[in-house]
Amino acid sequence: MTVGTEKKYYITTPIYYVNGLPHVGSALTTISCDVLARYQRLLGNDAYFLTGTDENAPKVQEAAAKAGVPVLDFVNRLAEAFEDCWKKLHIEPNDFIRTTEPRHLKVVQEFVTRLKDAGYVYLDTYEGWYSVSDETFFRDSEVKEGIAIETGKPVVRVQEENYFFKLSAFGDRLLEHIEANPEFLQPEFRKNEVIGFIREGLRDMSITRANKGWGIPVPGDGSKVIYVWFDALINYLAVTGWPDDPNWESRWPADLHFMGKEIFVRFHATLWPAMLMALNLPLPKQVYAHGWWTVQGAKGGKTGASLPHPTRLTQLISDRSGADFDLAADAQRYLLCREMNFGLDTEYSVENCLRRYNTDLANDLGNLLNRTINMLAKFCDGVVPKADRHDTEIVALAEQVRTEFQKSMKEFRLNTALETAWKLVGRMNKYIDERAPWAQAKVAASGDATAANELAVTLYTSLESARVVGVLVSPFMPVASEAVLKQLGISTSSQTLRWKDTEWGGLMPGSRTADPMPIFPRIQELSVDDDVLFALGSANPEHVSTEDQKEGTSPVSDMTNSSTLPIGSPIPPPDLEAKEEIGLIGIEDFMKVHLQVAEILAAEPVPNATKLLRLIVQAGEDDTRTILAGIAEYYTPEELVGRQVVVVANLQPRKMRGIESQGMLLAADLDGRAILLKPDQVVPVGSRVR
Ligand code: ME8
Repeated sequence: MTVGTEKKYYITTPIYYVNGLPHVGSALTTISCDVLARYQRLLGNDAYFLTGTDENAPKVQEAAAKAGVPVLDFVNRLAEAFEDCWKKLHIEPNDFIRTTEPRHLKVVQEFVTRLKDAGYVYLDTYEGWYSVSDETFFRDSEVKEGIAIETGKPVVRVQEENYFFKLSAFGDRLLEHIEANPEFLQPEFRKNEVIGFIREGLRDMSITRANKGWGIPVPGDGSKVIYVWFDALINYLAVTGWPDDPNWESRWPADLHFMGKEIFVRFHATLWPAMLMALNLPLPKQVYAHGWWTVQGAKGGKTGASLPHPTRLTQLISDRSGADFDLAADAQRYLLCREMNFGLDTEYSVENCLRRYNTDLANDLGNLLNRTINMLAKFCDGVVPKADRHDTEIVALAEQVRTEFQKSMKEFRLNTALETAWKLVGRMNKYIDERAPWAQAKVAASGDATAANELAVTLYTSLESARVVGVLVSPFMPVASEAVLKQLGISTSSQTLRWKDTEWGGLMPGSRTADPMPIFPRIQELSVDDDVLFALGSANPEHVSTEDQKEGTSPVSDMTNSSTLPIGSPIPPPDLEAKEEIGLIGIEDFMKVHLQVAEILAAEPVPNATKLLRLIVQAGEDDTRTILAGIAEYYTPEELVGRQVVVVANLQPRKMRGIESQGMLLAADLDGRAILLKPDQVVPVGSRVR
């Protein structure tokens, strides 16, 4: 290897579909990777961090069409929205790849050509199930009543002549690799899912779709485009400059692919390694899957539509606490990493985050820093004292915290790493109470040298602990870390900090601290009602900025999301008295209401809601949506599935119980009872009702 081309620690996030705005799910993954990259730099390693956007998917094309925006404009705006959001959260990738870029297209086509040349790609007819929402092919056994069992999303039957990748040839080699590399798949318990999936038998996989004007054309056959997952995975290699850049191996193989659990087994732990094996390319060293944020009332899953938009939440934290936006952004980084139980699913709650902001940041960390600096100003004129000893108990604790912190970071348990750092914070707050420096100061003031020394021990130990914590949290809160250190009198950029700076004794006696100022002021108002939650929502069209609205990222433009319901009164009974006041409307007004025939594909009760059913309806060939309907008292889910109904298709989406509804069913009102309307003979779904 030549100088300057040493292997970098290369870490990646998934590339996100640009059919919706970022939310605290995609933010969690991206912040985690940014934290891990910064942590590697803290360790003195050269980290290379990649994120980006997945733009060639049919569902992206659909979203653009629904938003009425040319697809290229649409993806440009959304990619920008992602980049902008990450920037505001202090996420600093080394590269941001968009799969519509020529550099990506070139590498994907080269990759596929080489696979063909190597005999791993052949032409055949694919017949089976495809879910646009998941952008995934499913086997017959994986589908029940038009729904993919694994994801709950509707599937459509497709029959196409396609190119296939000989995935079946790699089962044994994959199992051998997994066995020989115990660190490869993480966390450990997910490895077993992968082994089970491979042992069931891998089948060759269709890797193209008919060209409908969007996607990367198959080299030499423009009638087809490359299946979006096949294209997307190659992004990780594309940024390295493979195959022409002589330095591509300074990045490849990736050290860590980091993602949510739903794209782990099939795609990152099976398909991608097999694709690489087929070209004799080295496999990524580690692939890690974290669990999902779930939202109360929603049944797990990729609940992006009901999760807050990350920077709207930052703004809320900033507004309610008075902290600078930049510090609130760091708080949010901390809160997401601390709240998530990495590996497992974790319930997401804005209120829990606000509460933790107060306990961990405003109280625990804030107290340690403020109390200590205030006392230093009062008792020692703000000059760090020199004691004749270190407090061995605290030095040992700090050492233990460093070791445990490193272990947690190595295992990607970011929440535990922070919890560990807060052991030192918690102990120090007690330590100060126990040692009562105010009392020590009184005795010292009477000329008692022993008391003066003990006061120096207390203050130095407290300040130095705050410094150690300030350095430890620098990957998580780069701006706040600098602010903490600055108050301790240390002017530094968090990027120049190194692991040795976490060793005890870095604070110089004789140095001066700055004026104490709360970095994270307390939040007074912790409650979060439905209106606030609605306003924070990533899929909330009413409260997005004008810029966002232009991006067409409301659920209206993302009908494939499992969102739903204008509920509240999903089927409003006709109000006869009000009719007079409303007056007559012209035909052009009536025609503004888009009524369509739809078929109910699935129905289930909404947890903790006695009146609501969550319906998945097919309202057109490529139009699947979720509708919450207040009909649970009148219809059982079983009697609804397969039934045709009439839906209001262009109703502004609304959120209820954390779910968004994208339409409303029509029903007659019989003494308050809802009687669903249906056409008097079966008609194609999507037929307009006028
Ligand atoms: O799957 N909780 O993109 P995507 C936690 N384009 N994390 C969540 C989450 C939740 N509720 N919802 C989403 C794709 N995420 C493909 C990837 S990679 C070659 C192609 C995060 O926009 C999590 O990291 O659907 C998940 O894996 C990712 O967003 C899915 O993003």
